[in-house]
Amino acid sequence: MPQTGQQTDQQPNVLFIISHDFGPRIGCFGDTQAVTPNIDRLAQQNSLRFERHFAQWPLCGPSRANLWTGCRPPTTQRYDNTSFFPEFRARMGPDFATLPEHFRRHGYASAGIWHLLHGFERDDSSWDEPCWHPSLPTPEIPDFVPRNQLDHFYWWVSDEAFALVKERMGRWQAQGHPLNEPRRYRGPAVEAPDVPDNAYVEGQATEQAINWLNHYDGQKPFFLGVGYEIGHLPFCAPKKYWDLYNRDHLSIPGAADQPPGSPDWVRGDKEPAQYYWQHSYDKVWHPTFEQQKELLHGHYAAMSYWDAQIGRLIEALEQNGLRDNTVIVITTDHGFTDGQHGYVGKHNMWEDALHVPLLIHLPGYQPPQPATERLSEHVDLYPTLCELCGLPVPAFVEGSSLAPLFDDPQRPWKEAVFSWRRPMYHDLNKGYHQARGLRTERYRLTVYQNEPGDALHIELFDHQHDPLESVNLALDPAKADLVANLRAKLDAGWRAALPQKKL
Ligand SMILES: [Ca+2]
Repeated sequence: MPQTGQQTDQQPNVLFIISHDFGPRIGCFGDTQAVTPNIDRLAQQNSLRFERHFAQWPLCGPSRANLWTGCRPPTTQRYDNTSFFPEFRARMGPDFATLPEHFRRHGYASAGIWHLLHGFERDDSSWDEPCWHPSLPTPEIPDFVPRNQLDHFYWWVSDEAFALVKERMGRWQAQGHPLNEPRRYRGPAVEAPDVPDNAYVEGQATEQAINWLNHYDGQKPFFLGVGYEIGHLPFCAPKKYWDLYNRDHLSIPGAADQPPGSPDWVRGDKEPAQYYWQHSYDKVWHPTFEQQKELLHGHYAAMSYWDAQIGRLIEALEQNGLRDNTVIVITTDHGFTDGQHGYVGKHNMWEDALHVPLLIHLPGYQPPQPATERLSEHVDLYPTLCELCGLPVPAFVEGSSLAPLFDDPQRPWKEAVFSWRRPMYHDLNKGYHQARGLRTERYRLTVYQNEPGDALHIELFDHQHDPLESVNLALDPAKADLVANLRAKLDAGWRAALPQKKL
């Protein structure tokens, strides 16, 4: 275990902060456009940044299943956002526990606030009290939204947004349709009202977490999970966070189109379409350059809004005298493609959909260097937090504790991390059954395969020379040996790529 420098008899608390759909668009992760002072400050204080941290699946529900169970997709078998935890518990038996539940079983107080497992998903065994969810409708939601669809409309707070909802809803009804497809009459893709943080559910979640910390009695160490929806479309944030950026000066990162030679189906659905136009996922839609810029601006505004919430949580730790004995984890469920490859969304297997930030703050920790470039992945968080807090790691966990990297961020580590994807029900063009991917420190290999397992298409990118993934080396016959070597690693799987023993 890393030396925290402030060992006490009490096990450390854990503040686990997660949001949606953000890659590492954060200053301390090297993003020169981002305004993220609170995360950047924490990164300079007893923290280690994981610069090559990846999700197992570029979608909310499956990725969160990996994170909270420590199990990989072939084990969780969660491929979409439908119900998961009751079925998984029944399959795994009584020894299974989610990460917060495992802490509960080992003497921790466990509390969950807002968007942790997925959306309004409940898993009451994980927490001492049921996870806090906002009560709907919020006062800002007008009464014309159908009651059974409120969870599609709480994102917006402005009159303008609800006027658009009403207009779209009226048009949909006038065409003879029943009001049973909320994706057809959603509000705008972005919103920038001049309101305080707590006008949104996200700020209210922060307030709830602060209240919890203010009333914490200190009898047990705690595991407090605070999950935000910030980062997920639509990009709604108070105006002051939009004003931190000049849209004209923002540059869209990455290659402008999909890799030459790849079929169109390597891109999944067009996620923002349902907010820009009154069709759902059933027509081809490509963002214009102006829409890409608007969405990128919105995503940065959302990131700064999230950063401000993190600042409020850290301040509450300090005011309650908890800062010196609390491990703080900051991460997201998966990444997002913000215009790279001419695509906006997460439904693909490219680097930006899978690359996520991970920052771990350990009280008193003196990092040999501020960041590690070694590979890590979401299933590693479960065993990492167990080791950092002195808990045993359950046998079902399929990740590796990252604790040794705190002592030596450059030590030999995993050869590869792994990811998967299956097309969503709303992908217009379902060209494959499953994609399996592998990322080494240098390469990303993805094999798109049919149901029997035959390869339909392969992508290979060399991140040392092509970080934008603009040239698919798998199409180059001269790279056949390299492709074969990496496919063999992919087929050998994660057990063959575990961290090397230190010499
Ligand atoms: Ca998500």
